Amino acid sequence: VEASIPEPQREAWKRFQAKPFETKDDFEKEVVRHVETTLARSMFNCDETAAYAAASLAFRDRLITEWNKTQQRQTFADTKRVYYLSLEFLMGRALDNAMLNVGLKDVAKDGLGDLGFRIEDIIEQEHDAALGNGGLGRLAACFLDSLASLSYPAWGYGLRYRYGIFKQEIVDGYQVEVPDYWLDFNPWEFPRHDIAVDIQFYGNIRKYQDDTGKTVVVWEGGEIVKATAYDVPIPGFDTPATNNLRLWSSKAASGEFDFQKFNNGDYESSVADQQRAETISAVLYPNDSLDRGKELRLKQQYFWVAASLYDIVRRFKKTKRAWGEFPDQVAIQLNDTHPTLAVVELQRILIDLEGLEWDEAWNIVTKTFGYTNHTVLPEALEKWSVPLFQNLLPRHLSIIYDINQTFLQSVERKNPGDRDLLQRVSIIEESQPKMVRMAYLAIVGSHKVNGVAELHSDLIKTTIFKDFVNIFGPDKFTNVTNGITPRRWLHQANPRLSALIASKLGGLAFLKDLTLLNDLEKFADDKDFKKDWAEIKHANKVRLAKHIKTTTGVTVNPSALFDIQVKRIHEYKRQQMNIFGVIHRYLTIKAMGAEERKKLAPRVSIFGGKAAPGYWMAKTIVHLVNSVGAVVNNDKDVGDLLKVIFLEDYNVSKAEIIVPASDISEHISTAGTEASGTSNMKFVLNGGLIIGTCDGANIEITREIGAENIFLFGNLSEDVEDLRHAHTYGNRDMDADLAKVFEAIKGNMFGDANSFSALVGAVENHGDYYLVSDDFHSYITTQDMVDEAYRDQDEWVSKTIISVARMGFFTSDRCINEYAESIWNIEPLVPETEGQSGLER
Ligand code: GPU
Repeated sequence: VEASIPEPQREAWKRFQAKPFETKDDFEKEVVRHVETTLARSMFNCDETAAYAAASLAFRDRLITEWNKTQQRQTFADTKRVYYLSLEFLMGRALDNAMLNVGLKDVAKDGLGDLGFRIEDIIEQEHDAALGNGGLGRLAACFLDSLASLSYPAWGYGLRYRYGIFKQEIVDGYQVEVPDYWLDFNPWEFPRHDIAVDIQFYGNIRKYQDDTGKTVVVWEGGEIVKATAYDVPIPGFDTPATNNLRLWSSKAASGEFDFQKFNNGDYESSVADQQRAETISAVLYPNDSLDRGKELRLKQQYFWVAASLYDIVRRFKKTKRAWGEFPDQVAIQLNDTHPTLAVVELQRILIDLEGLEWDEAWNIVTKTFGYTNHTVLPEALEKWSVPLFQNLLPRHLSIIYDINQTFLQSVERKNPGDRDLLQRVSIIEESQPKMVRMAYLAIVGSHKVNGVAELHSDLIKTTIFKDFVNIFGPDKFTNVTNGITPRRWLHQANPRLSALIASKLGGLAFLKDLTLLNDLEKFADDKDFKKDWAEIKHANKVRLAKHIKTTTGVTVNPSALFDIQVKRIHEYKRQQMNIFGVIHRYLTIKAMGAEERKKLAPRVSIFGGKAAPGYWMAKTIVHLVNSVGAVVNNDKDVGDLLKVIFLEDYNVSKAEIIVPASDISEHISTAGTEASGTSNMKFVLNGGLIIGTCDGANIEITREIGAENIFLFGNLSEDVEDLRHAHTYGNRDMDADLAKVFEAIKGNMFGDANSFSALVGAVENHGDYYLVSDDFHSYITTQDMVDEAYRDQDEWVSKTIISVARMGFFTSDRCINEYAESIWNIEPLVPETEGQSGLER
């Protein structure tokens, strides 16, 4: 339907075009207007929630005005766009970010002050948008920020979950999951009821020959679910460019059928249909780096992918170009294998609906897609059972078989007679039942495959995807080391540090060119600067100490060394090794005399992170940390020397408080298991040092900041296999210190030992897959070196300044530029007024 206003009437539109506020007065006017109209309240009943709502609506109006202009500019320029498909977007809060990115936080602060509110209290009202599990989802959010800030024409596509990642409560030391219903008030989304797509599931395929003798395939029957778009504006920093995150929500396709049932007295089943449809976008699966293979998850994937592709194809068709030009207009990035069905769906659209020949269609498909892998852990690699697939998506399964056949034929041609190879690389695993290997499908369907840190990208080439490197050649496989947005993770989370840096570098330009931080290095020995630097770290620790006090009741000394490990709880991330190390420290303190104790550096060991609800070992780790805390924190003998804290419900907004407050943070995965890690980058950028293994991006962080500024320990990834082999087939002596830790646990020092026997047993009796015993000695001696280094505060502060100065590489802006150049082949579309907010201030 043509909805464009005819030329003669456009004058009026131009005259009354919405104008975003710029001044304090105009901001206040907008807030009052929203309170008094949109919210139907007044100054006599405006609490902080209402003030938050009104301030957000004022900024939202501003963002959407720029959003409109950005979309018009892109359509007019007719440029290529990138579409980032991700099942997770871990956005956190939007208001603070919006205020900073458009450069109006000071205006808002004064305006809210005039109206009777403190801006910090207002920001605190917002519920996190927690549509993700961990690093993968947060990476997608950082990428959206960078894409907008660099003015790339880009959209995110995801699911609008009614429930994000669960809230974690700790009850008697155990994790309890509480649903996160975050949508009761969300001013950041725009429902687009006019943008709706019918999505088909189940049914049958029928083949017939048309008049010309060509075989036509139709997918018939089954059920239809409606996808409705919800748009979230993504503002860039220091640019009017405002991109779109489109999230799909599911509803029953039509009310009519239900209505009939209702009239027939079959009310229950009419409601059941409705609910079944809505279930698709109801909840985020809470597993991190684990494939569960549940039908509803596959339904989510297809629902989201089909709606997104319909939308992308519709936009392309409006340009009236030939299909061959599709890859010149569209790049689609697959964030892990979750959206891999998009490969099959685009092929289906082109051959079944648009009538292209197979080869022509497939050529378009492979030029369009890029695939990012985020793990080598076998349990995380997605596989779907063929029978399940056959039932839910019969047409897609038949296309997958065709893709596989064509692929295997080409492999066979180049490697005649190598049956083993064909079996190894087949997209269909010949197991019972047969399984579709999604990573293989993603590789075959894309023109580029990338890992997320150098070591990881090397590992995928030499292990899980080795055969594919031989088949496609090494150029198809590349690396884009992860990064983080310095806007949220420095400027927003640590405003005082950002301001101090700006005062030395002559403005905030470093937030858009992070390599400018280099110039900080000359202040690494500047006495006054170091004093300010240290004072800010202390203030951030005081703030975290307050948070710890109010949430756990435990008093911690802000002058103690803060040692932090916050991330999803996972055996491969080895929080168990950390807590064993804490127990070792506790036993050491207990065995010391009073004089010896005086020489010790006080330490606060802080843990945080969610365990997947079905991951029993991870839950046991949470329980052990809390149980150790309960003993240690109440031991008068120990006092300030050691405190053990578990911070409940770790999420993005809590990370903004936690990250700036660390002295040392732990990134201690078994070498070769953590693809990259991104919190390692956040902590260093905020003036904390790290203790870590030679894994993921730790290696590149070391290269950038210098080996003298990081505490590395443990075995290397190339030795892991042999060590595991030795555990299974050799005799080994348990590390003596670790044995004492196990004795303490078994002696019920932290409550009933039976509760923790699986954790101890995994190391002692079950092969110690994650090499805790191999790395423990190196870990605790390196922790002693941390203590030693921390005693020399002067030197420590210099190290942190130098490290920050050398972190420029890890901005997600660098990642996005690399993807744009080597994978997407897109250019920024820079608005005329970009960079006019005066970053040199
Ligand atoms: N990652 Br697979 C997740 O957060 N969830 C997943 O399901 C998978 C990977 C993480 C990696 O573990 C982490 O090392 C990496 O930094 C991050 O993705 C972003 O690439």
